[in-house]
Amino acid sequence: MTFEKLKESVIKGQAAEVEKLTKEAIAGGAKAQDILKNTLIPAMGIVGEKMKNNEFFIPEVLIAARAMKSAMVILKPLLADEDVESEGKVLLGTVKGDLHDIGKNLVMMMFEGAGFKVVDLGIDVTPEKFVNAVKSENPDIIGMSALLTTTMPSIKQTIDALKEAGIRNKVKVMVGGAPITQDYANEVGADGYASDAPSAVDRAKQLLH
Ligand code: B1M
Repeated sequence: MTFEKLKESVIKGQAAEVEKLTKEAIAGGAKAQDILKNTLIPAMGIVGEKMKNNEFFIPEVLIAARAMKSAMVILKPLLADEDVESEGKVLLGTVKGDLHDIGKNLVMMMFEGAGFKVVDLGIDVTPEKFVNAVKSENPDIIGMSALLTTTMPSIKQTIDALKEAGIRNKVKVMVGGAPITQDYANEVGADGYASDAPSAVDRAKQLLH
């Protein structure tokens, strides 16, 4: 019952209620990974579907993601103790010269909501920074976001830098952002493209499984 209510509260973006119900579930003996798998992930899945169907728009998605985060703050330390296997590790960043991060942050929240571990490199991420982070973090996927036609070439530069460092084959490369298309992704040799945040999660799962 608490699980069903919790799921509904995440979808409705009721952060305070989510926090309260999460604490109650833990106090009642629920495992953090069960709360994550049976409520938060399906709830964010429904939010993603609603966004794809134009039933939810960016504000609703951000509010739901914020509600999910209020549960994640409680669950994260417990999940570390329970040693939960994540769906995969994703490094995300907005490319060099580009300061737009609203879309990238939405993508990040959807990945977290789907059970991925996410390392956020922030904005204006140089090819060198991506390369160093791949070496130190050993992710399954790197995701690059670009919102300006003038910063799109940074995607190719980053892929070239990964090749030069000899680590291109160690990670899947995903790209997105308003000016990016599947054709562009093919042209620069990315492994995956997605037009929105929920589709980015679907594509990542396809790439890893
Ligand atoms: Co800027 N800006 N901006 N801006 N800005 C655009 C992008 C622009 C289209 C506006 C316009 O002219 N109509 C235009 C780009 C034109 C072009 O290159 N084709 C533009 C410009 C020109 C500029 C400046 C150059 C303006 C200036 O200073 N003269 C400047 C550049 C600064 C810089 O980056 N170096 C600039 C600055 C800014 C602000 C700082 C003011 C602000 C950014 C604030 C922030 O992000 N923290 C801003 C904003 C807000 C916009 C608009 C209005 C909105 C962008 C946004 O957040 N969209 C935008 C116009 C517009 O799009 N209507 C515009 C909402 C967001 C959820 O969508 O980011 O597309 P989006 O993300 C989607 C998908 O693309 C996808 O999923 C997301 C969610 O579904 N996605 C991925 C994104 N990344 C992905 C990665 C993936 C997969 C999917 O895999 C890894």
